[in-house]
Parts: sequence; structure tokens; C-alpha cells
Amino acid sequence: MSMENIAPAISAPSGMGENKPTNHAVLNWVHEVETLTSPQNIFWCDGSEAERDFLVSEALRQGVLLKLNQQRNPGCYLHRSNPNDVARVEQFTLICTPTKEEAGPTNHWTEPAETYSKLHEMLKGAMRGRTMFVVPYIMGPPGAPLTKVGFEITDSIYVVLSMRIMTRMGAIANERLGQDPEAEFNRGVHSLLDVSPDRRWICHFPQDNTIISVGSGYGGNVLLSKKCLALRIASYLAKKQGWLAEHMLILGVESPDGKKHYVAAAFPSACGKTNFAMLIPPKHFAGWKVTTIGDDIAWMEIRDDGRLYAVNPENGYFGVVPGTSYRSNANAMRAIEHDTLFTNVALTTAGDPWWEGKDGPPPNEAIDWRGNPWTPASKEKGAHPNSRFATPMRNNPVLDPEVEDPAGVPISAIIFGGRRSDTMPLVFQAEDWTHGVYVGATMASETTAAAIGAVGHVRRDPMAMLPFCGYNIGEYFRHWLETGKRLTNPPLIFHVNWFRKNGEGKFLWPGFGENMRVLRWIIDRCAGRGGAVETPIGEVPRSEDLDLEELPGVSPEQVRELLAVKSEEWAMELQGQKEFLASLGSKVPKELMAEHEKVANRFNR
Ligand code: GTP
Ligand code: SPV
Ligand code: MN
Repeated sequence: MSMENIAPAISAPSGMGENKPTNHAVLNWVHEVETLTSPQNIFWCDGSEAERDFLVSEALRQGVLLKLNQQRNPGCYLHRSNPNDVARVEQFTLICTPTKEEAGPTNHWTEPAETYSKLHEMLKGAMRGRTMFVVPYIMGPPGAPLTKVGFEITDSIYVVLSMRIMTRMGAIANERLGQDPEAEFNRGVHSLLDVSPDRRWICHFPQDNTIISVGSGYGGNVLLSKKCLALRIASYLAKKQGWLAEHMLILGVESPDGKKHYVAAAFPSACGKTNFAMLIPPKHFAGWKVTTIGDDIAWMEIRDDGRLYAVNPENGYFGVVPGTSYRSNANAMRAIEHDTLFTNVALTTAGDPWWEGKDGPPPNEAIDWRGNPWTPASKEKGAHPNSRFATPMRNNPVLDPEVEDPAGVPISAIIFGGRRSDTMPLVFQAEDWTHGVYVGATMASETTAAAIGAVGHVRRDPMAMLPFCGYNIGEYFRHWLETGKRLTNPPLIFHVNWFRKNGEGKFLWPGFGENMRVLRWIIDRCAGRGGAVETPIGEVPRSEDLDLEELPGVSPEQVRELLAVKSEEWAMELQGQKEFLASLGSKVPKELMAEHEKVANRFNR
């Protein structure tokens, strides 16, 4: 019995799909994958608009994309993924290093040779009757020293169209790579197979700069530039080459006197990076400006002045849709008004995308993310909680003018943060770099819909990199400490929590634009101003140290609650932090346990 072909081959008009690279190492590798997967034809992508238009028309014809109302949503389309395939799959994400020790205690590990042969078995003939797309791309601003070249082979048009938004795709990559067959490039192979959870594996071979992803068609599992290359493989390369690849947004903040700082912030998936990166200051902060360098990933290195400089390797935002509104994030709303690919949102009868939390009343009837009829009375959500937009960063009305600067932007502060209903105050500052590394290493957050699995339970997520660190986490902590020693002018390190709740389970802090009040305190601290009180966990602002003017609905009582460091809660927290570090084995630097002792002792004083 023959299976339905979920990705039938397309035939390109002549002159299209012919952007064949000339580097022999690339050609040889593509040929190997072709021999293995037996596609009907090969489409060599060039990233042009004509190519996009053609691929969109093919995707519409095949039902891979649905057209949204083009008057109100020009250039916008909807994709529905298989309902069994709606988020990252951490359980099936593997780091394949020669030894288990190299992958470390936080990664799922399998032996490389064995894994290659299993994957090859699955890929044998997998693209029969399909088109094999070859997508060349670069990660990082053109001309930047840290910029990397990747190629993704895929049998999914949706992946090609998404990669075109998320990366700088096309001829630029072939140019950057050049002719040298020894030149470094990432080899990414993706096949949908039959999108079955039983054959879904996201495999990384850091030593070979290779990624093989099978059985999924969704987000971070298949846009191999993003979590796979720019975090897992890049973190491994960064350790070897002396830089940092981090799950961090990068934003610029300019005060009314024209002084500008850049900060980088690591929050776990679906914990507020995109929103913070596009923050609109409240009215009270007239003259303050926040601009975006990146919303998800930062590559950072030390320059001659002893400071840390950051670039955003990506070219677009793959953002959480639910909750996005003109009230919460007008910049994101403006960005996704045009040329945006939506995945798993609801569709109104007028052809508009819809999701929970969008402005205005819900539609009386719609089609939900699965394609079923939906009304406000339905038990199911209209949009999947992890529904996403892919939008070009050029659409962002507050894109920072330095976003293409090959040198990157100097980072004044690093912020760690998580989703914690208790214990963690709104903000505190670490004593110094080493204490800051401890704070990052032991941070925790409630799990979200960004990964398959239970939502809402607190787990340790060091530097928001638990699912993304491509090597031993103990070595990663060591790398952070070593980096600190090389920084003569290090960023200050902070921890924030927008998600603390009161006894009734309501958020104590309004969040979103009002986070400007916390950002301002952080900038004040960087400028040597800004008051604080010393607590055992670090320096915490008193309410008078925060600018809380014109903030209706937040009582002084609430502010006290937000800033409180409660010793009962911290006794538990410190125990959890200690047990976590101890569970990670012998590679964890002794300095971090020493930091733990220091904090614990300060509570006992
Ligand atoms: P990934 O793309 O998965 O890495 O997520 P992210 O870290 O970029 O998170 P994002 O900004 O998309 O926000 C995720 C969810 O948190 C959305 O539902 C937001 O509405 C919500 N959120 C973001 N910022 C805040 C905030 O300051 N307060 C509250 N209460 N919710 C927030
Ligand atoms: C995340 O989960 O951190 C994301 C979404 O940014 S995905 O690209 O699917 O990993
Ligand atoms: Mn992310």
C-alpha cells in the first residue's frame, strides 16, 4: 500500500532553482544526500523574491499554506502543522559526541556512528517523489568575524519559506563560503519522513558541524539555523574558539540625554524575550527609546577594550503569537501585519489570523489551528498555545540601526530571568561576575508550551540553555568563568522575574512596557547611579529606588511583595540550587559551590 506523499515534487520554471554552489565540498555532500534520499529533483535556492513568489504559489496549491486576507494582511500566510508536531521535542533531541561525558549530564546522548547509521536507514529513499531543496544561508551580519555559513537540505517548502525569513539566505552564503573545500560550513539535513512521532529525531554532531533532523515539520526542530546551529552547535564552537553563543535577546536603551546602553537577557522559551526586546516605554518615560538587535539568540565576543560585544545571528523573529496585542506589544503587532508566516493560529471567516489575547472581542466563528470549526463557546483553544509568527526583522518598527554592524554592540548588562510565581524578587543585582554566573547557572523557570511535555512545573534551566547547550554543562559554566577573567570591563549581571504572583494566583507586576521601570534601574546601576539595599542574594532596589510614578493599580503593598526576599522561600531555593549543581557531576567548577556557600552564609549571619 502506498502512503500519501505529503510533500509532492514541484517542477521549477527554467532559470529557477538553479543556484548551484561551486564549492566542491558542498556539492559532494549534497550528492551524497541525494544518493541516499533519492529525490525526484533538486531545487537550489537563491533567496530571490521571484523564487519566494513561486514557492508560495506551489505551497498554496499543495495546501501547505493558506492565503490570509491580502488586503488586511498583505504577504501573510497560514500554515497548519500536524497536530502531533507543535513544539520542540527535547526527549528526542540528541547530542552525538564520541563520549557521553562530552554531551554531559543535561543532554540526551547517543554514539555518533550508530546514530548516523540509524538515521541513514530512515533517510534511505525518504525523498522519493519529492523535491530536495538546498538552502544556503549565513548566520550573523554580512562581513562579521563571527558569521557562520550553513546549508540546509530539506523536503519541506514551509521550511524553505521560513528559512528565507529567519536567515540571510541565498547567494550571500555561497560568496561567504568561497571555493576552499576545507572552509567551515554547517551541514543540515532535514526530512519530514511521514511526520510520525515514532521516527522524530533532532541529532547534532558537533565535531562534524552536522545536524540531521527527521520526522518533524515544526519550528526549532526543523529550522536548523536556529536552535540547532546558532545555539547547540555554536555553543560547542564558541567554547573551542573563545566566544559565547547564548539564548539571549539584545536590546538598546537610550535615555533622554542621548546616552545609549545595550543589554542582553536570557529568559527560557516563552518567558518574554521577544516582548522585552521590542518594549515600548510607558508615557511617563518620555524621551526614553528601546530598540531591538535580536529577540532570541546572541553571539558575543571580547574585543580589545575588554568589553563583550554582541551580534544577532538571525534575520527574523519566530515569536509566540498568543497574548500578542496592541496593548502588550504594538511593535510586534505592526511587524506581523505584513509578509509574515503564521503557524497554528485560528482563521476567521474574513480570512484574518486570530489568537487568544488578540485585541478586540473573539470572532463569533472561526476555524481553529487544527482546521476544525470553532466558536467562543468551544472548549479547545482557537490558536495553539505555541502558535508562532515568522516575520522579517526589517518589519520591526524599532529595529536598532546598528543591527548589521559587523563589530556588534557593547553589552553593559546581562540579565537572567525566569517564570517564578514565588521566591524571586522583581529584580536583583549579582555581586560580581562569578556570583552572576552562579545566579545564571542555578536559575529556574516554570515550563511552557514551547516544548512538548508538562507545562507549569519549576525546573532548573541554567542560563536558559538547558535544552540548547551542545556540550557538557559543567564545561559550559567553566567557559563562562574563564570568559569573566578575560573581561577587563565586564557587563553587570542581574536577575529579573516578571511573573511573581500574589496569594490569589494573580501576577503582582503588570509587565510588558512597564518592565521599562526595571530596565531603567538596571541602566542606572550601569551608570553608577541607582540605590539598592544589600540582601543575602544580591542588591535589591528599595521601592524608592524604582521609578514607579504613574503606575496605577500597583499598590505599595504589592511593590513590597514584589521586592521581598523571604528567608523561608530562600531556604528551599538554596537547597534546590545546591542539589542541582551537585547533580551535574564533577565538571561543575568548585567556584560555583563556593558561591552557593557564600549566599547561604549571608542568610545565617
Ligand atoms: P521564545 O520565542 O519561545 O524563546 O519565547 P520568548 O522568550 O521570546 O517569549 P515571548 O516574549 O514571546 O513571551 C512569551 C509569553 O509570555 C507570551 O504569552 C507573552 O504574552 C508573555 N509575556 C511576555 N512578557 C511578559 C511580561 O512582562 N509579563 C507577563 N505577565 N507576561 C509576559
Ligand atoms: C524556543 O523554544 O526557545 C523558540 C521556539 O524560540 S523554537 O524555534 O521552536 O525553538
Ligand atoms: Mn527562543
